[in-house]
Amino acid sequence: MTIIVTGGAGFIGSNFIFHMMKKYPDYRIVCLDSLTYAGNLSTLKSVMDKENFRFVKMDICDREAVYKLFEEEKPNIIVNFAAESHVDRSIENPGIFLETNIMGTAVLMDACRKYGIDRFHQVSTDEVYGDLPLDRPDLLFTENTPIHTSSPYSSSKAAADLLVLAYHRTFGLPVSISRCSNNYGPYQFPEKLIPLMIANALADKELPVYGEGLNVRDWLYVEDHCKAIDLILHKGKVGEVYNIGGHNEMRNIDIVTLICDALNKPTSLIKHVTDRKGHDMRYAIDPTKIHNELGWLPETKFADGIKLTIQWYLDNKEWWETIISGEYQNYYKEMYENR
Ligand code: NAD
Ligand code: TDX
Repeated sequence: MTIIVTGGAGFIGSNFIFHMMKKYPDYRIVCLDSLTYAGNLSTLKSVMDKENFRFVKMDICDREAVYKLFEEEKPNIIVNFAAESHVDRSIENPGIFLETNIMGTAVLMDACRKYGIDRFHQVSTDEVYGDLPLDRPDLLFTENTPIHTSSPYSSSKAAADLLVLAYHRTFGLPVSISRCSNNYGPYQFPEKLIPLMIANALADKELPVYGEGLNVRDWLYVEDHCKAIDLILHKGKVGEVYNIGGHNEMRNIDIVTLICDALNKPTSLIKHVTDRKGHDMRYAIDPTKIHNELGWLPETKFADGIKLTIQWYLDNKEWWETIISGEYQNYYKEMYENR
């Protein structure tokens, strides 16, 4: 069994590689990643020298290179994590999101058609459903909720999802799609809410909460997401979409307050800043389908997962301090100075 994991030097892809290599030591894992600002080779150092692992620096949009890799590796399964994944960056520069998230997905699926494949799995997001109102806690996203996107990021992910389903219907490509809620855990790039707040709080810097901080996200520990994808690959039905989420809705302001408390930092560090354009109010996943069909349930409670995550950032300062000391400084200035 050979699996190509695209975007495996990023947050969720790397955690997925660790999960798969531990659980299936006889599988060959090939990580394809172009190492954008969000990809970090040092994340993969614990698996780099393993015989059944190969890292290839490659852009999923590079058709010729992707075809060559398929010819060489003859993969059974592709799991596509590679994406531009940050909503704020998509508001600043939508173009690269369209290229990577839509065109890159098309190139990978064309390779699958050309060389044959058992499964192409697309890692998608709950953001394709748009958002839910705060005053209707009874409403949740199901797999039948209409696609209704807000940001260039979510629109590009939705376009990719439609293309994946079209390749299934038109060409019979054996695909599956998972749409997961917000992940947190080790190796998340510090531009996303939880690691950014941990890093800033540790440096006694301001904690920039967009607007009033009342927006709600449905948080899932990354390992639970990886286990769900593993299940879908092995037991999920071809042509199906599976929502993944753990009924763990929290307001941004409560997350940031909790991080302050855990690190023994004052909440006076919190600074309410100008809101994100088009900011989605609330995401909430109904995971009934994956639970009923595949028996998946989240295993890590938020109270435990956030402790593990904070401890990981405390124990692995070198990993994220290297990131935030480089180009990230310019990004941070552009995004947050005078906001
Ligand atoms: P990330 O930004 O941490 O990692 C993305 C990885 O993709 C990086 O290693 C980057 O180098 C690589 N990449 C980007 N463009 C590429 C290209 N053109 N060719 C090859 N590699 C490329 O993202 P993440 O948070 O790990 O998200 C992974 C996937 O999961 C994405 O598809 C995202 O839409 C989806 N997702 C994320 C979350 C979340 O909470 N983070 C939730 C649901 C779904
Ligand atoms: O500095 C900040 N202040 C703040 O208030 C940042 C970075 C974020 N926020 C808010 C915006 C969101 O309401 O926190 C919430 C979470 O923000 P992000 O971490 O940027 O995540 P989000 O926009 O919800 O998208 C994430 O979940 C779905 C991932 O980045 C996507 O890839 C995934 O598809």
